Amino acid sequence: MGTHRVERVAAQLQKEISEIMRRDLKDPRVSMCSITQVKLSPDLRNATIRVSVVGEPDSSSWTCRSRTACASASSCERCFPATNQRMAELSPPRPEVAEAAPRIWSIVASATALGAICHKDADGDTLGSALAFRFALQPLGKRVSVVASPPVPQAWWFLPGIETVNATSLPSGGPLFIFDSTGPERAGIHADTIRRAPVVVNIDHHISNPGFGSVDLVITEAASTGEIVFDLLKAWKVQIPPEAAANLYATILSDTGGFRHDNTSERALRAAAELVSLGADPALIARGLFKSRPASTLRMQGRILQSLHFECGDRLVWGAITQADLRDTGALTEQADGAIDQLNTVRGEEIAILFKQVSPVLTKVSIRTREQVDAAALAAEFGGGGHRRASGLELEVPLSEAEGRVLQAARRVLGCPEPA
Ligand SMILES: [Mn+2]
Repeated sequence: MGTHRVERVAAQLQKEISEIMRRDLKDPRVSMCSITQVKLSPDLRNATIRVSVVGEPDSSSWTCRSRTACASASSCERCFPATNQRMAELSPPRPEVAEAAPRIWSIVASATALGAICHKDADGDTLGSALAFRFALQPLGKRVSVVASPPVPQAWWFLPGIETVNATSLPSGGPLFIFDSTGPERAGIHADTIRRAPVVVNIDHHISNPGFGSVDLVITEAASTGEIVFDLLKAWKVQIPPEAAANLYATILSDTGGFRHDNTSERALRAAAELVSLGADPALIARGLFKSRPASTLRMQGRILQSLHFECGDRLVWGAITQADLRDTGALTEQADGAIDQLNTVRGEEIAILFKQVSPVLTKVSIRTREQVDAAALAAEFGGGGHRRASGLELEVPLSEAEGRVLQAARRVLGCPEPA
């Protein structure tokens, strides 16, 4: 059965059921209920229908009972009020987040329009955090504009709600939330807006975050910024729709490298499990994250792997991608982002470095480390930042000069000699 047919039938089903709800369910409370997703099995025999209900738990569960009755051909799964009941089963938020939550809520409560800003070279954590924030607050009547310095890498286009990124501009004078960003400059084209804004809420988990907001919620033990957002939503006791859960799950899956990095904590795994219970689909998100790479990405990674350098008994592994490589393979610079994780698979490696030639005078550098080496400290030598195990930096110099400088520092950290 073609996917187009499945999509067409799903769209038709959504239309029909919405119609029935409007026509046959006269209770005014039903107007608060909307169908957010219809997912059909390929053979069209089963449908999963997601419903978003805004209102008190009482009216919501009433609405859901009616919904189940009206959609005779389908099962009403994961009706939204269930999250209310499930809320009690969720583990409590971190005490630090619970403590900061009322102050941050007062900022949300006093505004109808808010800005949610992602860092430039947007990744799954910054986008997922901002989108989840939007999905959770929208039913409460808050307009949340999610913005990210373009381009938003295609790798993240599978996130629910991604089409709303940059669809609306930031509210002037409204409070700005910034996610997963070590400083205003990380916001790219929105950096000055943040510097001038009267109220900035800085939510992040980077060890190098100096605290630049009017309110700073920086929890370095969190596996992802999304994990902090999840805690915040729990502390606020707001309902977490499936779309928000999916985005938050994606932040944890991506920032732990698929539950492989050493930030994969008990808390992160529990949060991931709870997000699945709230409607995140792990297989679907894993497919978007790990099984949707364009062929050009593999061709480009082939180029990188072909010209890898192994130094110091494989303790230092590094490679580079040039503009010529990108042209030849048809890949974009952003597609090189995942390649560093390939370099970080060598036995005995302690530092992996990938150099990306962005232009003749701009080079981006990604660093991954193991053992004693602190990736954030290494990047900080060049004005960059990040985590103990993963960091990045930019140098406004040609590729060869960036290689020379950063490799020299890496060899020094490892106590390795300069190659002859
Ligand atoms: Mn992050």
